[in-house]
Amino acid sequence: MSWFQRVKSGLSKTASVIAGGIPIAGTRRKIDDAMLEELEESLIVADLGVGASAEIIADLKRKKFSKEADENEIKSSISESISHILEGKTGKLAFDKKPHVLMLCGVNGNGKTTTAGKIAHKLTLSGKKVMMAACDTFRAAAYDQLKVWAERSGAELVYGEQNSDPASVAYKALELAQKEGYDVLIVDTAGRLHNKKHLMDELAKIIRVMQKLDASVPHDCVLVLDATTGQNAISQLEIFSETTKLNGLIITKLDGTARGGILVSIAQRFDVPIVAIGVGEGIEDLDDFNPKDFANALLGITAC
Ligand SMILES: Nc1nc2c(ncn2[C@@H]2O[C@H](COP(=O)(O)OP(=O)(O)OP(=O)(O)O)[C@@H](O)[C@H]2O)c(=O)[nH]1
Ligand SMILES: [Mg+2]
Repeated sequence: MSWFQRVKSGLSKTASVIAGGIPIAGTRRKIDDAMLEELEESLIVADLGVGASAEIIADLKRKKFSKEADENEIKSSISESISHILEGKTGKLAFDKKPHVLMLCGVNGNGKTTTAGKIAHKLTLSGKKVMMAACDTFRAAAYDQLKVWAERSGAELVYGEQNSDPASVAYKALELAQKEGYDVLIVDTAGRLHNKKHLMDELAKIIRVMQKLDASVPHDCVLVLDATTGQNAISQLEIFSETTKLNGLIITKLDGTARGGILVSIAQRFDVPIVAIGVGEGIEDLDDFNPKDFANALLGITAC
């Protein structure tokens, strides 16, 4: 299955929620206020958020279809509006420093460790020498989980004793990565600590300590968000961006959710670029974020 097909099949539940707001069965229909209202509700239910939904509806109104439109015309129009919102909110991780330090943060269960493994796999496949640092020293199973991903992806793993200082693990890893000529260091952090302040302080300390070795790190600090949490992802993004300089977002679990529109809501409200999306638990289920493909997948349109 191609990447687009995987994204499309992952988003099929969200697509059917949106399609439910386009009540046309085969024939053409006038785009009237009742229909626009129904569509706007469906967009909100699919978690596109009030702002993005209003923009999409305004675009449809402006387009003034020649009296009546069919389902495909409406879907293409919505897809264009969504692409428009998403464009300019996409980015790509460059991995152009050596060692290039990528730090993954986010609340527990969002998919940081899985994403670290998927990224490591892509990088080792492309011939890069990759190290991962297990900076979640708080949760006993965290190390075992990252170890499995390190083995699968062929990456080196640096870890510490349980409850040891995560910043010291990051320091040790970066020192070794520099000494042994690694191309990339992926820092996997904890998602749950005693409270929000502890978590933010810990991230800041990891960064501060690594900067003693290289003032330019982390080259990328990426927040991992879980699409199934819907609007909750927005408040997580607000909280993390208050204390951490984020330069990318990865949205996971876009497979099987009816709330895939959250990505559009995020793009409409924030300027942090989306650098990848996750559509499954497998090692290949992460790739670049393509606005046009994503918009088409959300509408269940097969890309040409
Ligand atoms: N369906 C689906 N599941 C995913 C995806 N990404 C991660 N998961 C699953 O989500 C669960 C949590 O993922 P983890 O990678 O452990 O999340 P984490 O952010 O590291 O969690 P903590 O270490 O507890 O903070 C696991 O069961 C993963 O397999 C995805 O894109 N799609
Ligand atoms: Mg984890």
